[in-house]
Amino acid sequence: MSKVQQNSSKFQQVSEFQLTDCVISENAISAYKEDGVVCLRNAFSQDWLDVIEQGISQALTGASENLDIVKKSGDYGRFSVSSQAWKKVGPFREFIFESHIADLAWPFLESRYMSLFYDFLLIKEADSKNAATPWHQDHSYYPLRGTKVINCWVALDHIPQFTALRFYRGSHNAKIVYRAVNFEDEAADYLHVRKERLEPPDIDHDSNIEVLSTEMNPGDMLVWNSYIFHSAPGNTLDRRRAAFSTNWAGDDVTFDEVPALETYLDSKLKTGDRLISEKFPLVRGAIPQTAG
Ligand SMILES: O=C(O)CCC(=O)C(=O)O
Repeated sequence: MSKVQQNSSKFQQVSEFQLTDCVISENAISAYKEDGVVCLRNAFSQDWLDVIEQGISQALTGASENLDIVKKSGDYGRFSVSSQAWKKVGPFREFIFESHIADLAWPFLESRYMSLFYDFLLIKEADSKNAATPWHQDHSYYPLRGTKVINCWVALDHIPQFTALRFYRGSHNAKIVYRAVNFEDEAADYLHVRKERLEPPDIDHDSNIEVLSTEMNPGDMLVWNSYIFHSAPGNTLDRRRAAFSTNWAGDDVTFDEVPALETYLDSKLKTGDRLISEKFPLVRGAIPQTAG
């Protein structure tokens, strides 16, 4: 795996690594730990992207546990997100369990075991320019304790930098979970808001914050920690801008019985349980026999 040349832009570049033989280098792990995000170039071939495409229509027509389709006023196109569809959508299952995605995710968690948390499909249709994603931490939506949760986000289309994700470099390191943001109306409270948490910082107006971003090609994959703040603009392209992500949990993660979206809940789990169940299957490693 070799480090790819950085190019210039108004943002700093996400550290990027060219994948060879699906091996994750020490440099990639170090960059992930320091910055909270890395980009793995050419992580998936067109054949695997085709498998994901086969799953998309099923996910958007009822197979998803949590499907949200938003059309912002002034936009022609819609913004759809679908999650936890893998149980019903065969091609998503095939990608998750038969591709090398788990092998790529696993080294970043540095864990004795890893479970699948959920899959997430995200499509910003042509002209969904107002469907911006506000700054948020994925972890603020999760009924989880622990820090070893990663998002492996595979680009399905070319994503130029002006419509690409942005990351607040290193913001995962403070290990503070801020208040969840309402994606549809930032001024309103999120459905399961936890008021005891701090409001997110004003990232756009803090010139001391380093923001990372990168253009992506189909098959490139971002890996980020669930505590990192990230955001994205709407889609001003005249075509779709889509991604499919899988989210994985490691061995310091336990379930917390607090209100959350159905996607993240499992009624069979109690506070303090490991995040391993039929819904969140063990995919790598083994559960230790002794406590902890
Ligand atoms: O691509 C986007 O607009 C946002 C993606 C994101 O925040 C996520 O997948 O968690």
